[in-house]
Amino acid sequence: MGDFVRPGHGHVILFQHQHLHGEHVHVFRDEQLLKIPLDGTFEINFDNITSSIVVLEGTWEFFKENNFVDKLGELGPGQYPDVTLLPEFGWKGDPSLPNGAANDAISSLKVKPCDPITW
Ligand SMILES: [Ca+2]
Repeated sequence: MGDFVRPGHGHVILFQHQHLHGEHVHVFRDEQLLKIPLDGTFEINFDNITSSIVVLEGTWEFFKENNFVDKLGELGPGQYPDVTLLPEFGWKGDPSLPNGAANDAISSLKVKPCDPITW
């Protein structure tokens, strides 16, 4: 038998404001655009909204554009109260150069595959 690549699974919560405040959405699978239809007349619009993140399960890739274009960075499980201060998103620690590009920027995200199991 060869490697069996398990599909990724995870759980991330995106928050409207810093410090895990404001409106939020739970995401369990790849979302190519954070406008999520719920029925014929209503949708969740979380495109270009996210300011803080909690990753509960999995390692996730975050992108500035829809369809997984222009990657910001990757985050594993943890609490991230301010996306503008994340080294993973390119912030270099110089307060005069805040990574403002990461704020209200996330438009798509995907969960990375689990480590392969070799039988
Ligand atoms: Ca965007």
